[in-house]
Amino acid sequence: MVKRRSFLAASVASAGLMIAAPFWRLAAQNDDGFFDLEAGPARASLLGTEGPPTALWAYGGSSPGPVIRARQGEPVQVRLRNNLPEPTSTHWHGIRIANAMDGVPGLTQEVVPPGGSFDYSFIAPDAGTYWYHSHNKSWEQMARGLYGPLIIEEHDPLPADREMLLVIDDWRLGEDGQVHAESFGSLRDWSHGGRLGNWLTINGASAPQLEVKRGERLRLRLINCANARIVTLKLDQLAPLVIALDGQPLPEVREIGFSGRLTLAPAQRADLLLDVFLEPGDRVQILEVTGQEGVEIGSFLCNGVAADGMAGREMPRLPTNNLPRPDLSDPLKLDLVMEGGAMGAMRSAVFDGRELSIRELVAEGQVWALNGVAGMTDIPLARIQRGRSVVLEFDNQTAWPHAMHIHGHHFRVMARNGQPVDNGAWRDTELVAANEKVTVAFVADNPGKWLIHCHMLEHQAAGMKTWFQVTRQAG
Ligand SMILES: [Cu+2]
Repeated sequence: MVKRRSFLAASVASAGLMIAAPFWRLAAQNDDGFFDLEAGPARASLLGTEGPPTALWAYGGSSPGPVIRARQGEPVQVRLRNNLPEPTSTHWHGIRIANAMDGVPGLTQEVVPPGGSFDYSFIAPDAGTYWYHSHNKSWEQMARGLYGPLIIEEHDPLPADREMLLVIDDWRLGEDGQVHAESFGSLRDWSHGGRLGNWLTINGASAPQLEVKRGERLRLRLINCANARIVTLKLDQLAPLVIALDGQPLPEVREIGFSGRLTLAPAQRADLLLDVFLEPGDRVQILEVTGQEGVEIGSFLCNGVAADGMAGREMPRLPTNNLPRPDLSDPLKLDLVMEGGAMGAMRSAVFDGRELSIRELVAEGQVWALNGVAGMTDIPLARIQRGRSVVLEFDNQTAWPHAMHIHGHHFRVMARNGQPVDNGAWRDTELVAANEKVTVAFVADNPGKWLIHCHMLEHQAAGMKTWFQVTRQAG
């Protein structure tokens, strides 16, 4: 394994090398209007100049995969072609999508076999920063690189000089610089914090130097694509404003301040507005500060002055998407008790219809449960009439944080440990700390079968998932 020390040394060594972020490729579009998205083996220079290329699984030959961009409300058509040695599927994370296009094998579609293809065709109702990723054996397929950005453009673009994508991943590489395959399925990872890596990248590059100009106004789109790492960034000396979370604009822009930190759990996104007031020649680190010591994962280098840049002008406001507000007067109340994992108190749970002891569960690779059930069931957690408002409490009785994701819907966080916190943000993935209760609310307005699961992918695989069904009758 690459040790943390060598990771640090490599980061420092590469900091002066002017490693540019890879050029962003837009997905190629066929004559029939479909974006072509091939999932298959690829190679990438994750280690930069520090080591050999790394063999990956990737969309369109690179990780992150090509950018898919579409206009809000217009059709998105993508032809997934599977050139992998195993079945796959693609999920469009955060899109309030038609159920048949959600990409969940066994729930919304069959897996796409090697050599097979699947046509995804959907309307993206909300503008914002989204992403696509494998949803079959995602704990392995995503760790090997199968994800990419999905950008839905506002009808009127936000006034900014440039847009910059920062797609963050946390790879676990062996001493040979290759994806550490021996630890796939490690029960230790599955029962603890998930597969944490030892090599952080931005846009598939090690410590990239992102070039900016004084006077520019930048829109940054950040996506945490890691399997399990909660990333906390310190954007030193930059003072960006948070304008959207999980794709959805905030009602009020939020300062993170000059020493402020921004936490992104796995699958979460943030849109930031950054006015560059650096002097030419200034270099500012992007630090990941979850550990005791900050680690530089990239930097901004000011390499000139923008003529007529927008920095300092009046702050623009993103138009809000049209999400239905939950009616809290008589909602359907659902509780989701989260149990299991290392240092947990779970003694047994139902798996495949049978009550199993913790020892038997471990033998099945199932160590987490929701409401006493590990993994999927034939019967949903709830059948909900379309249009019904739902108040759902995540009750985390484990010793670990979990990034809980609801498919097909965005929700408001109403309370933490019973204390009201609604700040107007809409999320599709929310971090629930150890022993915390988080209450969320949403309108179940999207018919179909939808997953709720932890986006620490090892937790999902080891039992922390369930589903609900929204029936077609109006509520
Ligand atoms: Cu989890």
